[in-house]
Amino acid sequence: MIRLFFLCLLAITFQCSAEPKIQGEDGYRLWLKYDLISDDVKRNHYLTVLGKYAVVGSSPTFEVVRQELSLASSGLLGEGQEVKEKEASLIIAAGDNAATFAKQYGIEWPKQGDDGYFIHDVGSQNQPKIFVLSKSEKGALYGTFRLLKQIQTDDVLSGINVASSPKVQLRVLNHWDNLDGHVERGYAGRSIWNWHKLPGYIDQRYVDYARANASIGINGTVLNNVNADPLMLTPAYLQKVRALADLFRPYGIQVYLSVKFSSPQLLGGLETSDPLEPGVQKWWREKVSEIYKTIPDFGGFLVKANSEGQPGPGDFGRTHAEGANMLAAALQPFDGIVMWRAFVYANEKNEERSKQAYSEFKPLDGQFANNVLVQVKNGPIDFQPREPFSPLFGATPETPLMMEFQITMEYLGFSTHMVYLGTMYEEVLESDTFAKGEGSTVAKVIDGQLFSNHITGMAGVANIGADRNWTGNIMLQSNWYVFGRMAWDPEVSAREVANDWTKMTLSHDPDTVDAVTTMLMDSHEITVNYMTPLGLHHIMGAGHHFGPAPWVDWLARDDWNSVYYHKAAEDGVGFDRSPTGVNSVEQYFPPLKELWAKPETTPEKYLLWFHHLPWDYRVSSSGRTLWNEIVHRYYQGAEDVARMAAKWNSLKEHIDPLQFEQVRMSLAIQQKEAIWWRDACVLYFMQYSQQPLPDNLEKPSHDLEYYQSLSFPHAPGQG
Ligand code: BDP
Repeated sequence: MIRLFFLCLLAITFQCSAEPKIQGEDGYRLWLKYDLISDDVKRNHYLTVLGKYAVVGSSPTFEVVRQELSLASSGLLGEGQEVKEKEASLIIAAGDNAATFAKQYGIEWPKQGDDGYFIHDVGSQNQPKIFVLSKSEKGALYGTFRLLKQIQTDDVLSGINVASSPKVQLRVLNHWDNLDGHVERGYAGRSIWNWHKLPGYIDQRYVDYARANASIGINGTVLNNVNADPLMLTPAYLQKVRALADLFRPYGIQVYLSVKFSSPQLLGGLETSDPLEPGVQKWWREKVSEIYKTIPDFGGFLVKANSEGQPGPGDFGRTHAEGANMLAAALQPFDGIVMWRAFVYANEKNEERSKQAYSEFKPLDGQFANNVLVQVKNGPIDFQPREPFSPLFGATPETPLMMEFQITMEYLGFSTHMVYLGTMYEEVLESDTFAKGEGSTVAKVIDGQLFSNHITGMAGVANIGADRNWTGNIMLQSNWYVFGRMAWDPEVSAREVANDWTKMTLSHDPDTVDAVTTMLMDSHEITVNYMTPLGLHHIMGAGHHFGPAPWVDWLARDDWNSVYYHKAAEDGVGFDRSPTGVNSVEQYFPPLKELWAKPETTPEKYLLWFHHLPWDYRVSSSGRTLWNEIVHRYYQGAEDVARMAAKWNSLKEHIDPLQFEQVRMSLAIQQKEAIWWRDACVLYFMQYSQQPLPDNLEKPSHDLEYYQSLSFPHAPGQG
């Protein structure tokens, strides 16, 4: 008996030790790793600066600066300490102190906004003396992170001369987190907010979340889902929100809440939530003043109204402006703001979905209160892998528009597809609206340059969850990172950001950095090719939005079905949004409305978005027929994923083993799923094109029925 017991024990022990366990970077530290710099020359160079620093002033924000410098210097250099100003080679100062230093050292400080910073070396080649100066403490914090980036990305410090100011005022994450911990469209585990344990228990994650955001300039967070639970506004939850607000304050981050428009009825027991009713206005005024008593620097509200079943002013015969202004009036005495979403479409309206937001909001231009921003999704439909920019950008000179990007991967393969969104954001921001002639880019609408807006903002639907690596896939951390960088500067280059992120997160080996940057830069176009090439859109699985399903035709509303969007038939494929069809091109400024009205002058990436074309239409860039071009793109996309996976595998020696393995596995899944998208879509469209696949192509391994039979009842993130 005893022998048997020992044999079992031995077997168990053996089994455990035989299990492969890869040690390494688990991704928790994001891009703030601060690993020891092994190169002596480099380390000594940085030591001449970061070895002796002085933070001039004491406040909660300066405490954060001190902590970060201590963490970074001990990590990167193995040493470093705060010293007296006179002995310091790095001095961080804000406000009057900063101005005094500037005067004393003859530093010519470029004109900039309060939260900008100026990093300047007044020392010599061998002994730099660097100042990080700002008007505000927040600016000094941003400047500190910027200086640390210089070290993390192997740039020299001596001679540094960097001035930067945020071009957009509100740089905000939108968490679609429910109070029960489920994250709508979240693919990185449960919500990071542990509402049950708040306000008493402060998870270290909240601190690291704040550090990460501050490091890229994010200064606001909407804690809860736009499909809002009114409970959020109850005193018990406000105490929980307060705990987070108190923690985030020193990091320069304000909290905001999503609110349900019918809260006066649901929480207050009122008979109506009509925004013009004095009783309703009073209810909101009192609620808002209760919030500000609890959280004096509360940011304001985000509202999804009269959209996908959410209540709104329309329920009472009132406009979006009347609804938004009522909330704005309650927030105004406290400097709070309203972010009112333009994501509206209704089945009852006799108008095509892509046109509805413009039709509803354009006539309201000029009617919104001063502290309202209208928050517009980047495309006219809904965060598709690719969309043209929303025609609202540029169309409302009197109304500040806030960009809403999706960072989470709802329509892009969840967390196993590696898709860097920097290029997608860049494509949208660089788009010319022509609102005030050539050069009226979306970026200039958003940062207020075009119409001199008094208030500007950019929002990103967060991809953050309680997974150890935060985003479900280390590579997707790059999307949180690039969102912050582009919110700070909508004109920054996606490539530059990808490069920085790669160095800070994955490797310092120059060839590896180049290879990964190239993968990131190519990844979105590749994904568009194997999912929705040439302007196809909204052909994913119903409900969960996972995988291909161009056959969906059974949902209650026309414009929820895939067949509504691709309109594949024997005569061709694509949605005619030109003047011969629903004419959504009319919502764009000239020359776009004329250019996009004709297939020959429509960019190929939007071809089937704006046009229904015969299968034998000649695609000008390649000379292929439309059918052959669609097939070509699906195959090219899938092949390119295989190429990316092979490239990644070749980098094994230069990447941390755990990071390497996790990404390798995800890419292998992506490769399989790209083939799945390709085969399912090609077989589906083939029924209508009635043309074969070119001979040289690998045939799908199943028939269409097989793909149509697949179901994913427990796909994550469902709404
Ligand atoms: C859709 C999502 C849904 C969101 C909605 C929104 O599928 O979960 O609630 O957007 O933005 O794309 O309100």
